Amino acid sequence: MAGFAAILASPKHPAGTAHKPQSARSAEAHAVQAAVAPQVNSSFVLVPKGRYEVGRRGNLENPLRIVQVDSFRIAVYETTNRQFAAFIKATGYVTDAERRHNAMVFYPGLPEFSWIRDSTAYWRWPNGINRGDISNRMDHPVTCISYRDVKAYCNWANVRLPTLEEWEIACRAGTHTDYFFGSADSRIGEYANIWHGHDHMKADHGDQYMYTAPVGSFKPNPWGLYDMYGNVFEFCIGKLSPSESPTVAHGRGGSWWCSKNSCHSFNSYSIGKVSVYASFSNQGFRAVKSVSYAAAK
Ligand SMILES: [Ca+2]
Repeated sequence: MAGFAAILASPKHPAGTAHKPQSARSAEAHAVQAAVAPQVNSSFVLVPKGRYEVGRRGNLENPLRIVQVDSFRIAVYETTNRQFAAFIKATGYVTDAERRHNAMVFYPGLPEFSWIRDSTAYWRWPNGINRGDISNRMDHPVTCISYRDVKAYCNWANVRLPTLEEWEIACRAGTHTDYFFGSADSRIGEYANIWHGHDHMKADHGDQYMYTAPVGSFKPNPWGLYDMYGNVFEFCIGKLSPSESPTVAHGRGGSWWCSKNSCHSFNSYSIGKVSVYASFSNQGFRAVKSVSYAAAK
């Protein structure tokens, strides 16, 4: 195994905490009402300023709690190769994977959580030069980009990443269960491009897509956001603790690589970790715009 795949590793349900019934939630949590359904505006959804429940009871990384956030707009879709190509064309920016030759790629036949460092891979060749470029995948999410690369894109596009909490608020869309469609993952295939194979030794085309899928190929969440689960992990701003290393970034929502037997991060509460210098072919992002609620009305 080359490199690490911490982004893929996320704890499964902590013992005794799975599928906690609504009645077990705190009185404070009950007091928080689902926000008014956000307004869809172009390709962004407005999430109003307010108090929201995030986290999961018993989860050490992401405990159940109430948070206050200002209004923000979050992109309906993950950022695509087409959008990233426009950034590169306009700026001539060179990504970390091109400079460091450290992109991590996957192909069927690798043991669980094994990825391969491929010096030829970067966003235009997200699984290495032998597995095709993006010319017929311009509406797929951009991958093989580092946290630093994403920050550069955001500066150019006048957007930013969501915070860990904003991402979860948008993903939950007012729901309190582990999935925005319920307490169990039995319907995940309707909403997410994931890996349906038992392991990663053989190719999996169970939902048509072994790697990324065009954004918006599956059902959206209740607020009209697509691919919040699966397709690609989405970078977020924020730390799990003040002492966390500055070289750690976080991604959420799971990816095409994630299966029910491995990773299982395609839910509303898991938080993945990855080096800020790393570029994986299952790591992408979704844009956010800050906005005052008054201005957004
Ligand atoms: Ca798939």
